Amino acid sequence: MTDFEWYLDFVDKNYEPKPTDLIVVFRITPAKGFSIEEAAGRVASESSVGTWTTLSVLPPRIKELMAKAYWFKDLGDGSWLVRVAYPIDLFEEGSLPNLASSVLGNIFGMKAVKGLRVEDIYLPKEYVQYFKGPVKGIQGVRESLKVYDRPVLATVPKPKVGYDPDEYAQVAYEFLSGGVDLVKDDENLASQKFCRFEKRLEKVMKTIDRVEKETGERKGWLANVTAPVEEMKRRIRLVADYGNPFIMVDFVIIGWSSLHEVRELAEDYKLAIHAHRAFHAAFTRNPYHGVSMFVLAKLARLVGVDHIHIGTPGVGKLEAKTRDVENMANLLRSQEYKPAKDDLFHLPQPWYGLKPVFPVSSGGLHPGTLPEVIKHLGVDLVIQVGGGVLGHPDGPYAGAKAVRQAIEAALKGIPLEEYAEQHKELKRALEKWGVVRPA
Ligand code: CAP
Ligand code: MG
Repeated sequence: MTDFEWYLDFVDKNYEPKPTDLIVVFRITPAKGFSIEEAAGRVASESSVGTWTTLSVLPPRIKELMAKAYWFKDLGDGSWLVRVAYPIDLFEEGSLPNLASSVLGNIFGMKAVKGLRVEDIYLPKEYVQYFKGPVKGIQGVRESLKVYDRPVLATVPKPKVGYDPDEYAQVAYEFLSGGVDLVKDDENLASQKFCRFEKRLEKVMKTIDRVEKETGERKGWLANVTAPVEEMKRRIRLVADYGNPFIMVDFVIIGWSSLHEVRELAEDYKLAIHAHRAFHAAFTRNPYHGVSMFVLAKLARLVGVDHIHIGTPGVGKLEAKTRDVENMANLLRSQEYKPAKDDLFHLPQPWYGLKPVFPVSSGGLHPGTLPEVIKHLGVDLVIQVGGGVLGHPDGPYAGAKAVRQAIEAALKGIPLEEYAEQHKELKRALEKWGVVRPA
């Protein structure tokens, strides 16, 4: 430290957080030559009111807005868990972009840290009260589909993109008729030349209408409206005009400001928001640097999505730790999230009445993996099976039936192989994939 620095003024190990403080749990790996206190002081300073040098003008009131690093835990691998308390007045009410600009902003680039990861953000009631949360929540989505006693099923008409609207609707007709509840656009399907949004909307809604009449089941379309903001708003209105109760956004790609906007429109049109998390792994995957998916899921519930992808419990094609996925499912569904006693990375989080959110498990799933998914994540879940339906040897209709049969077996506690003896579509799926865990 040099005499013009005041970073250690942002460290106070005797500080007792106020009930109104917002608290961030950071995983900090100090850079060479910096103590953890010097590194943490810089993080607390740069994310609240500080700068690199003492200032000739500093009204006393501003000292009230200083963040304080107050709790330190050495993890023994060069990194530390550090809790930083922020006076709530530091943040504009009801604006997630402002919170992100502070505690998810400059600090990741500071020379004083070799690694910096935001593991959790405790949101006090004084902050949460300015947000509305999900429009429909788990109960509202179940009412839209009339599906109450099992996971909700979605399928992406794979390959990810390329079908024209007629082909897309035909594939959707087959797996919706076979028992899938939702046809889901893939994250990179928007309004490309080969599948314009309006055309897909018209064809898919006609298909849903036909399947609902033929099966008596309610169906829906997770319509990916991800686009520049004004176009996104136009597409949301189009989906609402057709009476489809769902939209989908790649929420990390569109950003927090747009998500606020989408959520307002979803409330106006009584739509549920399916939040795909494409792009998250650019900064959630490294355990020493970036932001945890836990934080993204928490902030998405705060703003108000109804489904959000959280990964698979160790059985899918994308990297995820089972305990993390289970933690996120609890965070999304509970009224009061309580971390396990030995979990120092997360803080309790009451939700003050914000509706619960459907966790979505997806990525490399097929009938052989579904009992494991339900064992870890329960029934209040959206399960997306794309390749695992479209890749069934007897086609999408059989693929959908095989998924429903695997779910039935899991809920009845019957081993898949035994259930497959009386359910040929499941048998054929097991012949192709068994219980393989795709990588
Ligand atoms: C899955 C998926 C989803 C991933 C996203 C895909 O397809 O449609 O985008 O699940 O990952 O494009 O890979 P499959 P996550 O069912 O064919 O694997 O859910 O972890 O965010
Ligand atoms: Mg996808």
